[in-house]
Amino acid sequence: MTTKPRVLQVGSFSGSPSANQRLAKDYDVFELWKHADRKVALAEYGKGITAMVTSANMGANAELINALPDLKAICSWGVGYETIDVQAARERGVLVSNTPDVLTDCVADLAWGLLISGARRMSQGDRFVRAGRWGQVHGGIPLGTRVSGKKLGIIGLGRIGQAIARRGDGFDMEVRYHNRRARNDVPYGYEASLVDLAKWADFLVVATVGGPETRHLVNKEVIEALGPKGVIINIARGPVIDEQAMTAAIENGKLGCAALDVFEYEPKVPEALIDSDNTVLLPHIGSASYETRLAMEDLMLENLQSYFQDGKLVTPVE
Ligand code: 8YV
Repeated sequence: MTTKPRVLQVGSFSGSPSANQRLAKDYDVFELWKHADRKVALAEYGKGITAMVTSANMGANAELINALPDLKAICSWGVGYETIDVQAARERGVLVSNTPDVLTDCVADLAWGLLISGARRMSQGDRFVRAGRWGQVHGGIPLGTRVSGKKLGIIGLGRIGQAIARRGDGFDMEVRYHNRRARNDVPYGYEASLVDLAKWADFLVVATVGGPETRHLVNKEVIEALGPKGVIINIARGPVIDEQAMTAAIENGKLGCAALDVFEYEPKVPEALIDSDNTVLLPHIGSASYETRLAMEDLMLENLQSYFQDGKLVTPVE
C-alpha cells in the first residue's frame, strides 16, 4: 500500500471542473474550510503538512503559513496572488506558484465583452427586451458610443494587458498604456501620467495587479479625467479603483460608464451601480470558461506534483 502525500486545501474549488476530486484522488487532503476553528484544527493536524493549495479568493496569510511548521510549497489556482503573503512564505523558505498564461486570453476576451457591452448598451438593451418594453421598430434605449477607431488606454501592460491591446488592432484602435515603467518591446505609446492617459482615452481598461501598491490607483481625479463620455473597464482587482469615487461619478454624470467584473468588497456591489443603466456588472468571471478553468486546475496540479517529485515548482512566483 502506498500512502498518499498530505496536502492542505484552504477552500473548496467550486469554480473549477474537477480540482476537488483530482486532489482527493492523488493526495491525502486536509480540508481546512470544513473546520470551524482553524487555529485548533491547524494545531492538531498541521504538523507534517508540506504543501498547501489555495487561490486568491481563499488566500494564505502569515498566520496560516506560520501555523504549518513543515510547509515547503503553496500552489495557488489563479494568476493573482495578492492575498498570499509571499514575503512571509519567502522568510520561511516556502515556495509559491500561481497559474499564469493559461487564463490570459479568456480574461482579455471578457475585457472586450465588457467594453463593447458598456459602450453599446448591450446589457441595458437586454434588460429592456426582457422587461417587454420594446414597443417600436427602432430604439427605445439611449444611443451608445461607437467602439471601432477609438482610443484605448490600458493600465498595466503585463500578459493580460498586452492581450487586450492586441485585440485593439481588430477594432482599428490607437492604444496607449500606463505602467510602472515604459516597455521597449511593445508598439504602443506610454503615458507616465495616469491622469493624462485617462484624459486621452475613450476606453480605460484596468489590467494591473492588485495589492497595496495599486490600491485606489484609479482615484477621483483619474475617473473625472476620463469624463462623462468615457468608459472604465475593470477585469483586474476591485480595489485598484476607488469604488466610492467611481460610484459618485456614475451617479452625478461625471463618468460615462463603468463595466466591471471585479469589485472592492466582493461579493458586495454598491446599490447605486446596480441602479444605474450606465454600468455593466459581472460576478468575477474573467477566467470562468470550462477550458480555462480546467487549464488552471491542470497547472496547479502540475506544480503540486512537481514539488512532490523534485522539490521544484513549474510556475513559481518571482
Ligand atoms: C479567479 C482570478 O477567479 O486568476 C485570478 O487571479 O482572479 C480568477 O481567475 C480567482 O483567482 C478566484 O479566486
